[in-house]
Amino acid sequence: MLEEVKELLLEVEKFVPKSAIELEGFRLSFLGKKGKTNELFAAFKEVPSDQKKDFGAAINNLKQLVQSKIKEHKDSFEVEAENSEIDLTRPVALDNLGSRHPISLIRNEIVEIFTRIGFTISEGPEIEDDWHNFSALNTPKEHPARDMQDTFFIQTNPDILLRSHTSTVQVRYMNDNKPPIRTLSPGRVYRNEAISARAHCIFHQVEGLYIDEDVSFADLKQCLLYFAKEMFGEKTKIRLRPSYFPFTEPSAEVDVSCNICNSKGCNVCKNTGYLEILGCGMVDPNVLENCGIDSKKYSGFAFGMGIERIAMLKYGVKDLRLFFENDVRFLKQFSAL
Ligand code: 2NM
Repeated sequence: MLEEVKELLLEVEKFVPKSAIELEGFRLSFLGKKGKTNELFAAFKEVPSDQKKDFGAAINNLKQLVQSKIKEHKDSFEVEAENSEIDLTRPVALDNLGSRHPISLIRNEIVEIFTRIGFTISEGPEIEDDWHNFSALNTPKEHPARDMQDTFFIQTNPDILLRSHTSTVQVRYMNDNKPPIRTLSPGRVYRNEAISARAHCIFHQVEGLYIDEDVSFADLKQCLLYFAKEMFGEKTKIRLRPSYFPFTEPSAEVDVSCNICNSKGCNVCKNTGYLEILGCGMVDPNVLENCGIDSKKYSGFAFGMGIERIAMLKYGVKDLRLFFENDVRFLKQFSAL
């Protein structure tokens, strides 16, 4: 019995707690209700009377040693806890914030430019139906212009598709709102294209729509000139070339003067002095009527651009795939805001 107490004494002497929790475990195992000291005191009854004195002294010795050990270490843990306490109200450090995606940066810039002249933002679903993506936009079934873009359809229901342009949002907007309308629809669109340096099956668009009484092609030109100057610099010129879209008549493609070579011709503009940035036109009266707008009273213009294309021109990015790969070595070159 006495040997057992001596072993425990040695154990206590050697004990060095690593944490407050470990120390509490130590306290319970010796001084707790079912702890070792209580066990020894219970065994004390059975000890022959001539050994009681030595045994009693040994248990008391053990108990005192345990208590002083606890006292010694408890203080050190309390001090440590005070020093290492985490202040959850402290403001976070602002380093390593990451950066905004270049597509978001350009989208935000485009949105800001148009909201300054009274456009509001509208959004809609990416999974659409035939009506909003095609039929309402003067592109009925069997219309050859449906082949201009390869659309992703749902196999079991060809009426449901992934929108191939954000004009779908503007169809919805015209249905829900009366003119005057000035709305801008940024968003993700889908086309079944082979992925290359210049094309991807997912990309981002901004489409604009302006409808009121007496809106003319001159209004469209001034609006786009304003945009080009804000986006590419005060000296920027624009050039319109006739084009075709089923939802606009007349339609045009818009180029901006190449500010890399001052329109003198370089490898970026392929010696033309101009870079194509968007498509536009006067909204076809059929589209207005399909969306519940009186085409005798109202006219309007619309335009659409690819955000990736604008970003490539502004940042000099040569391969569109970089925008989708999320390689941090590429992404961290853009600003945080
Ligand atoms: C383009 C080019 C020309 C366009 C048309 C419409 C709507 F809904 F009003 F009919 N929204 N966007 C449009 C017109 C888009 O993108 C190259």
